Amino acid sequence: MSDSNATTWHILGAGSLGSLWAVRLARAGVPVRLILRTPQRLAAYRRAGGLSLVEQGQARRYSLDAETAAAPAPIRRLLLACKAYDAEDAVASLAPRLAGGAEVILLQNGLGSQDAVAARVPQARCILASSTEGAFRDGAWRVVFAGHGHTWLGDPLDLAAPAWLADLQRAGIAHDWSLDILARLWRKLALNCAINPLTVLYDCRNGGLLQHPAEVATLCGELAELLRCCGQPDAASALHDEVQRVIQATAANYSSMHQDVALGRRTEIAYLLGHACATARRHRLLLPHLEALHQRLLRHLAERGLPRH
Ligand code: NAD
Ligand code: KPL
Repeated sequence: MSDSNATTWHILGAGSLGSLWAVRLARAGVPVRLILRTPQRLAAYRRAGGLSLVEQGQARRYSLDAETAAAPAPIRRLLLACKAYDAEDAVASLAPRLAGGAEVILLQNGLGSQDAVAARVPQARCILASSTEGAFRDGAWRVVFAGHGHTWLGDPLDLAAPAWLADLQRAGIAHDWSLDILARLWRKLALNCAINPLTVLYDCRNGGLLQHPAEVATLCGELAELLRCCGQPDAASALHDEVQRVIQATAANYSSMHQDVALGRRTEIAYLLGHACATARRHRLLLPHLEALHQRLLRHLAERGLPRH
């Protein structure tokens, strides 16, 4: 049962993470409304009878309320659960509905999309998130909860933790309020830049990078230089050690970027390696190996007909 006085969580994007959050919040009695892309998608969702979440091999269907961006009701709390490249347009479509003082929680990986979103909705408080949870879609309106993880949330402009973290607690969403969320996002970006592009170019699992130790080490050196240059010394500290640990621990997995390319899906390159290289150029910092990696990856994507941004 949901508490009728509680603030509704509007969740844009019934994809992997959006569905995972929506189902867990709704199960905990928190009011949730999905925002779907078009009236056709809304009709298809209603025909399907809701969202299915697969946990430990068992699928269960949840009939959550849903609407499109064109619905009239004001939005006080929005979870933006789309890809980084869709975030700015998605929030722009909801800007007229966002009440003054509304909160927007941004689940996007990488960096760059968060600033673009914040500029579109100056009336709202934007809360940044970085998550190690894993989920994927294995059918229409069906999401598999693949890996338990943790989500860090924070607001670089206001360090006060919001009271609604209690909703996440009730929903069993493992989280912490971070006083330095930008450091977390930069660190994750650096890990992704050191691992994901090489797995695409060598067409290998993460463990395949154990065959390329010098290349990984050189990239980590340049990424650490970049992090220090943009005021993130904590995110730079022992980066190479952590990259090696992640490669070992996830040796059997394909990186998310490898999976995207293998499935012919658009990648988030512009918010990962693209953002790193653009930031280096802005600081007039020469990072030749990172730049060469970016150019190789852009060529690789273009050859496969995938967007370069
Ligand atoms: P996804 O592609 O599974 O889901 C995104 C959904 O957003 C799609 O259903 C898409 O149709 C929808 N969408 C896009 N624009 C929309 C709009 N204007 N209106 C309504 N719906 C819209 O993506 P995901 O895997 O959930 O990833 C979301 C973000 O979370 C990404 O930045 C990703 O890197 C990050 N992330 C994902 C995982 C994971 O395991 N899936 C883990 C950590 C971080
Ligand atoms: O986050 C990752 C990804 O695949 O996107 C890891 C496993 C850390 C590899 O960079």
